[in-house]
Amino acid sequence: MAYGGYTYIDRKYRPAKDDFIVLVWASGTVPIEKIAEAIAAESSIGTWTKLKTMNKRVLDRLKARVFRIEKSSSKSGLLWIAYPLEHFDVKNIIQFQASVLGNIFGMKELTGLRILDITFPEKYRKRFSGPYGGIKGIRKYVGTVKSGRPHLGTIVKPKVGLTPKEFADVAYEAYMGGCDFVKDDENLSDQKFCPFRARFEEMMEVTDRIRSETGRKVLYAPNISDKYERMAERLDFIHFHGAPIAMVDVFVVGYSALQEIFEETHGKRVFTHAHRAGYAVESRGEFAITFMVHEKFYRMLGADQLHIGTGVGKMEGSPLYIKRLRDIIALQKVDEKLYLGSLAQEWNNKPVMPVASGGVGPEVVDALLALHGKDVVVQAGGGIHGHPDGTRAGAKAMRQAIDAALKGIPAPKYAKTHKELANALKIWKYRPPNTVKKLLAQERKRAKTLGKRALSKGIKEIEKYW
Ligand code: CAP
Ligand code: MG
Repeated sequence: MAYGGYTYIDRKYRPAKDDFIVLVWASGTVPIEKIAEAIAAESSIGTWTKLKTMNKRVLDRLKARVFRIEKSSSKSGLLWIAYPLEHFDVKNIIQFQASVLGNIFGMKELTGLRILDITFPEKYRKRFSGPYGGIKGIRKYVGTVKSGRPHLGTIVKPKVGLTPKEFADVAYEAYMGGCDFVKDDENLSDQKFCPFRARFEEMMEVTDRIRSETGRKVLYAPNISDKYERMAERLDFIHFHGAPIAMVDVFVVGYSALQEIFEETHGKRVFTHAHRAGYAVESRGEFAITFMVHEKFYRMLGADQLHIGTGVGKMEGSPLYIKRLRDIIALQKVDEKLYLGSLAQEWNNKPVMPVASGGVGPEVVDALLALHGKDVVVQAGGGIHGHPDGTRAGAKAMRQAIDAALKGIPAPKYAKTHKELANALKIWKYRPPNTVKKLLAQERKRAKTLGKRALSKGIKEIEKYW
C-alpha cells in the first residue's frame, strides 16, 4: 500500500532516542494503512508519485516511519509516527510546523486529522531557552516557596476601556484583597484610552505602594504582544523600569516572533506569562492540533506561566484533559496514557506554573484545587470584580476559598466565619469537588479498560476523558 511509490509503514521499527514521535488520530475515505502512508510521506520526504530524483540516502535517513497503528475502524485510528532528528532544521520551529503540521491537513482522502501529541527529543529541546524561572523562580519572587500555596491572580475587568488610573485603582484593590498577580487582558494593548506606558507607570506605583504598605512583593504582567519590534521595544522599556514579568498572547503572536521575544525575556531575566487566546481555533474540530502540542512548544521556548484552562470553568476541556495539560508543563516526566491519546515526555528544562483561568470564582475553587493541586495560579476576573462588595472583597473571598480548600473545609462551611466568601456564595452557587474527585479515581482505577473502550469507539469517546 505504498504511497507515491515508497512505503512508510514499518511496524518493526523501534524509534531512536533522537526521533520525534508524533501521535495522530486520522480518519478518511480509504483504509487506515493508506492514510498512514500518505500522512508520513507528505509530512516528510514524499509526494503523490514516484520521483526520478529520489535516492536511497534520502529514503533511509530522512523519511517518517509509521511504527504503530491502532485501528478504531478500517478507516480510522491512532498512528504513531517517528521522524528522524536529521529531518529538521533544529532551532527553526517554522520548518517543523511546515513539515509535521503542514500539507497533511489539506489531503482530500482525510475526513479527520488530529495531531494529538508530539514527543520532542532532548537534542531538539536543548536548542531553545526554556523557562527563565518557572514555578520555583516565580514562587521565589512572590515569597511562597515555603508555603507552596496556590497564587491568586486577576485580570483587570472590564477587559478594555478603563483609563490607566482607573485600571491601577482596580489593581490596588485586588492586591490589597490578597492577589499576588495582576495582568492585562488579552486584548488590552496600547489603545488610546489606556496607553501602554501610562498604564505601566501607574502600575509600577501601585506595586511599589503595596510593597511599602504590606511588605509583599506582587506581580503585574503588562501585555507586550504586538509585532516583534514593538514587543522588543516594550520589553526594553519595562525592563529598564525593573518589571519582573511580561505577558504575551503566545498563540496569536506565532512561533517565529515568540521564539525571539522569549530569548530576549530570558536574557533580560524577565518572567513571561503566556496567554493562549486563539488556540482553540484549531483544536476543537475534526482537523486539529491539540493544546498539548502547543504547550510543549511554549515550555521549550520559555513560558514561565501558561494558561491551561480549568476543567471546571467557562472554557472547554474536561477535567482529566486539563489535568494532563497541567502534568505536561508542571512535571519533569509524564508517562504515556493511551486512552488520553498522549505520549510520554521527559523534560530537562524548568517546570512551568500552570494558570487556571476562565469562569473561575470562589464557588469552584475546591474543585479547581482538587484537580490542579497547589502549584497553580488561580486566576479570576469576573469572579473577583463581580463580587457584590467590589474588587477587594472579591479578592478576599478568593483567598478565603483557597484557604478553605487547603484546610479541607468545604467553602460553604468556611463561609460561616468569612463574610466575603459568604457574600460571594450568595450569588455564585457552590460547586463541590465530587465530580472531579470521582473522575480522578476512575482514571486511576480503570486506565486499561478505559483505553480499550476509547479506542474501540473512536476519537469522540477518547475526548470524553479529555
Ligand atoms: C478570564 C479571561 C482569560 C481566560 C482565557 C477572559 O476572565 O481573562 O482571558 O481565562 O482562557 O478574558 O476570559 P474571567 P484560558 O475570569 O472573567 O472568566 O485561560 O482558558 O486560556
Ligand atoms: Mg482574558
